[in-house]
Amino acid sequence: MGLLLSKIWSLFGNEEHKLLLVGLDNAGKTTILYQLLLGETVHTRPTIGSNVEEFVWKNLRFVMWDLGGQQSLRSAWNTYFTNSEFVIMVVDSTDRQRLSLCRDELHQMLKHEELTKACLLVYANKQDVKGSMTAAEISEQLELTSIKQHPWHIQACCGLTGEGLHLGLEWIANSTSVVLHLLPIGDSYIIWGALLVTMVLANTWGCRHYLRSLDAATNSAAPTVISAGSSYVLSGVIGIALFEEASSMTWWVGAMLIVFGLALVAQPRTKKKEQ
Ligand SMILES: Nc1nc2c(ncn2[C@@H]2O[C@H](COP(=O)(O)OP(=O)(O)OP(=O)(O)O)[C@@H](O)[C@H]2O)c(=O)[nH]1
Ligand SMILES: [Mg+2]
Repeated sequence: MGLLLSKIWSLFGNEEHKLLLVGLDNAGKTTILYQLLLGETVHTRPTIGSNVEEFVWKNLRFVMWDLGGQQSLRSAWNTYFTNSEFVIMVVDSTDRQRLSLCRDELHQMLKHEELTKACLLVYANKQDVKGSMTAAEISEQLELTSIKQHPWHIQACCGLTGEGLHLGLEWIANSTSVVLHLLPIGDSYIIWGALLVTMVLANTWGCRHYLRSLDAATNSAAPTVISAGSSYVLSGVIGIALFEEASSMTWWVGAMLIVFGLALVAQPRTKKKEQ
């Protein structure tokens, strides 16, 4: 129930997703933060402590913490871990020498108990520099395939131009629903189903006396069916708008079943034999 309520709450855009931008100094974290926020390149200085910014993307509200990556600051990263849903590790793809350090920091960090449910996105940054390592190379060096407890994804990008950054966010957006949808069918279906049932009940049971008299007058269940059908169409439109479900197979199967059911109900009634 709490999950359901939190999902409903999230539909109104109030749920925040906490993201942590980590990585060694000079990796490009602050550049990426402001590229995502402003869509432009800003002049940065080494971050002492952290920067935090909030932005909305595809109806999702992100609070992004950009943590300073200098060695003396890394030991303080764990003070930011609470309630973090996503860790974004920014890697300088030109910095071959420190990639093993990067790997150690990453694996050490993911062991922390407050990050057990976190998803990991790795940005292979500075792809504009000639000779930079590819995402595949970095993935191998960071031993990402050995990470079994956390969903992870690596994305090649360029913080200066913004190229690739939104593809990473896309993965995050898809992962938020994985985090929230604990049931196989996803709780959006439960909310949607509840909405549909409520609307159909309100439209049919709530207006039953009126609809029955209309049914009797037309000698069919058409008025009731039209009433229930309009509820379905309306809840369908809401479902499409909120959950973008029209693209899923389940939605169309559900729609066909309901239309089929309604068509059966709408059969003309045969009068009972008079005794
Ligand atoms: N060529 C290139 N340079 C980049 C890119 N992204 C960031 N930089 C440069 O890398 C340098 C460091 O960037 P920052 O964003 O300050 O790095 P940081 O990870 O925040 O560093 P700390 O705050 O010290 O942890 C800056 O000179 C950026 O202009 C990129 O995609 N390509
Ligand atoms: Mg910085």
